[in-house]
Order: sequence, then structure tokens, then C-alpha cells
Amino acid sequence: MTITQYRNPAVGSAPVSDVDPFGHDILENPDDFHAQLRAAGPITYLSRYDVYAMGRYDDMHAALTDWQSFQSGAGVGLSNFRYEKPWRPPSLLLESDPPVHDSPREVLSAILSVRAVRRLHEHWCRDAEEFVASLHADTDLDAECDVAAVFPLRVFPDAVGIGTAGRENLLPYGDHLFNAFGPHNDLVAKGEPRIGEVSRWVNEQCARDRLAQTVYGDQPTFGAQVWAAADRGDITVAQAPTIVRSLLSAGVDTTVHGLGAVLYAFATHPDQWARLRANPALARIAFDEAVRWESPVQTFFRTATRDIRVGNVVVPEGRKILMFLGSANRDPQRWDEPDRFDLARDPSGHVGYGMGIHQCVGQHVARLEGEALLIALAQRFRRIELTGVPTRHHNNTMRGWASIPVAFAE
Ligand code: 4MI
Repeated sequence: MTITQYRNPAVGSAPVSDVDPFGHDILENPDDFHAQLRAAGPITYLSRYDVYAMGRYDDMHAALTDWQSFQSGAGVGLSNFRYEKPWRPPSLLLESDPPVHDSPREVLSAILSVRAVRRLHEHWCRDAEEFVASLHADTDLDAECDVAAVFPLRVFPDAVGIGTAGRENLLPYGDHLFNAFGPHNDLVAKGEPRIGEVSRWVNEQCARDRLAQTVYGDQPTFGAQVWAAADRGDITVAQAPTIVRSLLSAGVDTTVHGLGAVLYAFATHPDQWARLRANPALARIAFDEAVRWESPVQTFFRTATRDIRVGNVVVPEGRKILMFLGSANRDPQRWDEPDRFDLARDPSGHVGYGMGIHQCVGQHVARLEGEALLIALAQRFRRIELTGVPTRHHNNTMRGWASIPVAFAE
């Protein structure tokens, strides 16, 4: 892969790259492109899409924590909501700025808080143990299709309170949503024939009377808690279904790819698996280190709310900037040996969950899924052995696997 870079005075002397970051070559393996982006400077102009791009940890951290200058309300995909109609009504969490963002965020932060998620701990750990007990040892399995893509669907939709019929729509919905943050390429076209019916189903599940009130005995579901917040007046009744939609949008594909990342990491790093088995308390670090290492959510855009100087470059007001989260998470200026999956490091501060006011509100839920599954697997299996060549799943926003052939040894 070669990246041509030249300087174009028309874009304020930003380095210019004509690489397509949403092309299949880069989706297959973005590491070289990320390295070139970081080497080029704090910001690069991507001529193919007429947008700017950041790949370094420090500059990205500064941008992500400056929501006043780098807004989300014009959309966090390539499409600029100032000029283009979004394909679905914008998210009140992801695709909004203060003050609109504030109350939905406050409500969801409380529903998904550490304390709230702790109440799910024993239930999800028990489910993980039952699930892991159902896996066959010493036989060909797929760590992506048979494990990573299965476990979240066993626990998360129940916690939201949606019914069992139609849950097969959740992954295709998320896959299309994450593709739709990119350009209208073949990946978006692939999802379009079915997205009408898939998103109709998702939207229907967000209605108050569709959602279960309680789960695991007497615990109010996430969905019921969103509606209760509307009853209290913390959010409006009109906002409630869109906030439930955020749970269904952000809560499934992300954790599937996060679990795929950590299982691939352990299948390829048996020494680290031994370390986890010796000390299961490392499970939470392991999941976060995998989120840093693989960055399941690779990219999100921001939009400049003013002319912003970044290094020697001025990004004009209204223009999109693509944040390569996966690049920042492997920036050697920030991380020692960033390409190593290493349970001995402290991965905190990674931007795999974002940073600033939009930082993943569901991260404690994601971590619990990771912890519950890893502890159950580590309790039973001595080794996760790669038995074939893993294949990538290409998505305009997500980095993940289509297949990870493995055998689990007891
Ligand atoms: C970071 S992934 C994600 C977050 C939020 C939403 C969707 C995806 C949403 O719809 O609010």
C-alpha cells in the first residue's frame, strides 16, 4: 500500500492524502495508514472526501474534549447534517451537542451507572457460566460467530426489556448504522435493501408498551427506566423512544466486536491467557486492553464550529474532521509498544470509548459483558487455540472479525 502525500496551499498547507480510509484495503488492515497519518502531522486533508483527519493521541484527545469547537450535532459520520438530511432521526446522545445533549445524557448515565450495572453482575456471570458450559471442548468452533456474536444477545436485550421475536434484526441494524457513518459505498448499498424493515422493527421496540417492566425478578429494565425518566419530566415523552433506540443502536455490535477482539487477542497471545487464568481479576483490564488494541469503533467525525487552528493548519468552520480512534490507541508517543496486547499495561486513557462529554455511556455494561464471559471461559479452558485463518468483517466504522476459527482445550 502506498500513500501519496503532497502539500496543497489551497487547504492551508495541510498534508494531503488521496487514500480512501473506507476502502477494503484499509478496512482489512489500517495499521500502515494510521502510522502514515501520525507521521504526516497533527492533521491531514483527505482529498477523496474533502475532510480533515487526525491520527495522533494528543491532538485527538484535545479535540474530543473540546465539544464547543468540535461539535457532534452536525453528525458524527461523513454526512453533514447542516446540508444533508440524515438517514434516520438523529440520536439525542451521539449526534447532539449541549444543551440538547445534557438531559438525555444525564438520564442514561444514571441508568447505566456503575452502581446500576453492579446489580446485573451476578445474573450475567451466571449466564456466562451456563453459556460456556454449553460450548464443546476440543472441537472446531468460531470464536466470533459461536461466542462473541452470541453472548451479548443472551444478556443485553433482556436488560433493555425488548421481546424475543425479531432479535435477529439487532446485528444487521447496527452493522448498517455503523456503515452509514461512512461514505455511500458498497458496504452501505449492501444494507439498504433490508434497512427499511429492520429499522421499523427497531423503532417499534422503543415504544413504552413493547418494553418489559422488569428483569431478573424485580429489576426495572433499562427501557422502562428511560420511560420512567420521561414520567418524571427529566426528559420529554417524545425523547424517550429515541433514547431507547440509542441502547439498541450502540449496545450490540460494539460489544460483539469488543468480545471478538479480546478472544482473538487471547487466541494469538497464549502467554496472556495463562496470565488471566492465574489471575482472573485481570479480566476487566483484558477487555479494556483489547478495546485499546483493536478499537472496535475505529472512527467518528466531528464538525468545526469555528475556524480551528491545528498545528499550522486552519480547519475552516463547518468542515468535518475524521478522528481515527484506533490510530490514537496505537500512537507510540502515548503507548509503549502499542501493537502489543499486554495485560501488564494500564490501558486507561485509551480513546476506544471516545473521550469527553460523549464518552461511551454504556462502557460499564460493555465491561461487565467482557468480564463475565472472560472469567467463565478462563475457569473452564486452559487454551484457546487458533485452528484456521481468521477473516475480517469489513465495516465503515467498526473493526472486527467475520470468523475466528478456534478450539477450546479444557
Ligand atoms: C459509539 S457507538 C453509538 C453510540 C450511540 C448511538 C449509536 C451508536 C446512538 O444511536 O445514540
